[in-house]
Amino acid sequence: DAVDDSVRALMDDMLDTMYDAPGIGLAAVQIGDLRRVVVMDLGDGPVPEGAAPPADGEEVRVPNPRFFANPEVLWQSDETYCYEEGCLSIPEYFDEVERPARVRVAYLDREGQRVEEEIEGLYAVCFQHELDHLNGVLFIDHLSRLRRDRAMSKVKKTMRLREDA
Ligand code: GNR
Ligand code: NI
Repeated sequence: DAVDDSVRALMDDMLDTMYDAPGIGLAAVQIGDLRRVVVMDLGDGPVPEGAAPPADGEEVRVPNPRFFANPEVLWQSDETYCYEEGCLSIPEYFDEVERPARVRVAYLDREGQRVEEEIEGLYAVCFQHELDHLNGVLFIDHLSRLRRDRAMSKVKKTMRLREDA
């Protein structure tokens, strides 16, 4: 219900873990904390003042960390959007997931301010993916039985290979 220093410390720890992975989002449960906290960085933050212009062909990724406590979906569009998702908790498996294209969301930011906004695109995909984690749902739970079973076999194989290494 509130963002205190302990929640902010968790957010900072999660951000480190996410950048280290690397990933574009992380839910607290993925590092074993059951509080309803999410961090995300989809890039394209404000360009720092005095930054050098990018060289030709060079990719600029300006960090844009975002913090969410108690995220909720207030409304979702009937229109859907398909995106090839991956998850740090499901190594080396990617598949197309269909979700509402736009969602109206609410959360507390890093300062504990309540924010309400309508979002779309990758931001909406990631928000829904992370909120699912808080509710014990993984992206493979949105797939058909056949594809979920295929995902699980692949993940088990990856885990076996990692144990052998
Ligand atoms: O790093 C991640 N990439 C990603 C790509 C498509 C849809 C969702 C994600 S989130 C994922 C990190 C993760 O597992 N967060 O829970
Ligand atoms: Ni995930």
